[in-house]
Amino acid sequence: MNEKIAKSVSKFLSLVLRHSPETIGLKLDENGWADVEELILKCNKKGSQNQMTAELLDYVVENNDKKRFAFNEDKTKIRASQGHSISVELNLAETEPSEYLYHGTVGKFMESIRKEGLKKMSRQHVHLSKDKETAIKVGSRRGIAQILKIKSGEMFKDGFRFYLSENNVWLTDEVPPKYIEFN
Ligand code: HQG
Repeated sequence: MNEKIAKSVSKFLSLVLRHSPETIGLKLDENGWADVEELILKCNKKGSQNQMTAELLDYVVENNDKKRFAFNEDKTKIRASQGHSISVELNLAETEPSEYLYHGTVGKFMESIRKEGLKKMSRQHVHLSKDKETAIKVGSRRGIAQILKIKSGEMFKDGFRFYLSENNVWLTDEVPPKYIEFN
C-alpha cells in the first residue's frame, strides 16, 4: 500500500466522519456511524482524489497511526473514534484517569488558557493524553509545543467526567485553570 495514498484517505475520512459528511452527501447516525457501502459509493461519486475501495478502507482502519477510525462488529459501519466537531453520541464509558494527563498547545494560546482554562473550542471535547510525548506531537502541529500538566486525578475527585476513546485519547468537557500546571 502506498503510504501517501493511505494518509490522504485518512485525512479525507477525518473530514467526512468528524466534521462535514455533507461534503459528499453522507449522513452519519446519532452515534457517528456511516454505512460503509454508502461511504464508498459517495466517495467515488464526488470524485475524491482517491478511488475508494473496501480494501483501501480496511487498510486505513487497520494501519492508521492513531487508529482514528473503527468498524462496527460486522464491518458494515465505520466511524471516527474521536475528534468530532459535529455533535455525535459516542457512548463512551466514564473512566477514572491517572493522577496527571497532558495537553499539548502553543504559546499564542497560553494567555487565554491561563484565564479561562482549556475549552473544547470547535470539537466535542478537550483532548488529553496519558503521556507527554503524545502531547508534544499534538502541540507541534501548530508550532513549538507547550506542554500543560493536568491534575486529572483531582478533577475526577471533584466530579469532572473523563472518557477514554477507543483509540486511547482522554476526553473531558473542560479544564478550569486551577487544575493546570503551567511551567
Ligand atoms: C487550544 C488531533 C485559547 C488548544 C490531535 C488547541 C488531538 C485554547 C486548540 C486532537 C483554549 C484547539 C485534538 C482557550 C484550548 N483559549 N486556546 N481557552 N482552550 N485551546 O485541534 O487538542 O490527528 O481542537 O490548546 O492529535 O490540538 O486530528 O484540539 O491548541 O488528539 O486525529 O485550542 O486532534 O488528532 O485545537 O487536538 P483542536 P487539539 P488527529
